[in-house]
Amino acid sequence: MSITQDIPAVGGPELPQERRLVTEIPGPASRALHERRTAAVAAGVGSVLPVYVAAAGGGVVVDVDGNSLIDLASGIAVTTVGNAAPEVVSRVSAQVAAFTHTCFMVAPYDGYVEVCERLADLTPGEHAKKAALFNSGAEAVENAVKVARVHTGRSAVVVVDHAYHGRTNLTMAMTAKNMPYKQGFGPFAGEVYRAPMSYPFRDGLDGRTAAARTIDVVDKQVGAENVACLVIEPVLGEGGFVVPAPGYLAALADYCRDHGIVFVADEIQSGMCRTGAWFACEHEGVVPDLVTVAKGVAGGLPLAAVVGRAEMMDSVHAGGLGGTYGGNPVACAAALGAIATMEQLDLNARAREVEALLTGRLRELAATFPPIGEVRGRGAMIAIEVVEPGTTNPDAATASRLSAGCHQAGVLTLTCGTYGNILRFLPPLVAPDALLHEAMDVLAEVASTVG
Ligand code: PLZ
Repeated sequence: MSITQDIPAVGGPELPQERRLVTEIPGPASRALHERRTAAVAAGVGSVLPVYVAAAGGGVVVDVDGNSLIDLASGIAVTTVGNAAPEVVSRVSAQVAAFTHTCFMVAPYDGYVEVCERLADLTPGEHAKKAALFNSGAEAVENAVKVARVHTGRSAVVVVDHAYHGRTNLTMAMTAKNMPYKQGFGPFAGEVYRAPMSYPFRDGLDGRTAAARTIDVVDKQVGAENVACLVIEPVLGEGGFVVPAPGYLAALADYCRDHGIVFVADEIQSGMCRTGAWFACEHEGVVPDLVTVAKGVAGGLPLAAVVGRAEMMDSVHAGGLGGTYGGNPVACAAALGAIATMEQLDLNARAREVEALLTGRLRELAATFPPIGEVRGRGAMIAIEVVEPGTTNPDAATASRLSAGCHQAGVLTLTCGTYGNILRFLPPLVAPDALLHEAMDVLAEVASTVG
């Protein structure tokens, strides 16, 4: 019997929710595809684990060799509702059959309007809000800066250490880490200033003190009156799943309000149920002026948004915001399906359950595996920071050995952090507990061979 008979053509939650290895990782079919890819795809485009995907759903990814891997990546925090989620599939199918594109700037349609309405409801704050839709997270960040600059008549953009905001020219300047995101790609956009970030594991500062340190840099090196916006991830994503000390974000938001600076929460990774709330700012009681949304919002289709105070969003002249594909009707249908799924399955509650499960298991592991310096995160955005035992010195080699060991055993994990020493866990929120426990069993087993 050929293995290919076991390879499903359809994904979604009906896929067997199991870890099943039938070949080495990657298997022969993936290796063959990888050879073709190497000849055809630019070398600058990487892949964490070159198993080529046949189908995915729930908490698993099935590859072209028939291996079923436990998904702790969600395509980098995108498939929050799971791959091929039924409500996404049905709405996308209906939309594709009706029409695929007219361009909202040419002839509009209701899906775009409804996505903007829903995002205005779901983002923090009771004030009047409006939204504009784009294709990628980076594009949303760029447009938030455009809105803030027009609204304030100022040009400076403040970002923090370890920030990640994208790979376009402006967002590269806003992103902190050089390799691989910036190396050789300059010159970068001007008027971007970097201030220190609250990083409790490394700086030991309470929120108020950490905020005072950030604000001091803005005051002394930029001048509040020159700042259009402060852009910050409420929980750092690529920068290491850093949760700032309590009160840090609120103190920055107060400072922004007092000085007419637009406070932009980049919730591209942390938003849409990922942390156990619609937006991570809610955990700190912070109401941003503008919120950038992407990733999880559309169940895997490319859609992004800037949502915020109506008077700020409306400060841009007619025609000043847009793009050919922004708010494409198929992506909007996917977003409405994803949001409906989040509500129907109460995925905020589920993210909190995942937090309890993962942090419980990881703290147990940390007790016997000294390289774990800290277990942290919110909801289903959980990480371990891997260090030389008893210090805060980053140990990227051990983190990547742990991650590689998980891959070999059929668990798809990702690393992150400025020092590459953080292992992060961001499963789809529809992954069953049994799979998450099995993934943690695998990690513990790998740790026992790595330590
Ligand atoms: N802001 C907070 O997390 C994307 C990038 C992976 P795009 N993060 C994953 C990589 O190596 O390219 C991200 C984010 C935050 C902005 C972005 C950018 O979103 O949709 O990738 O442009």
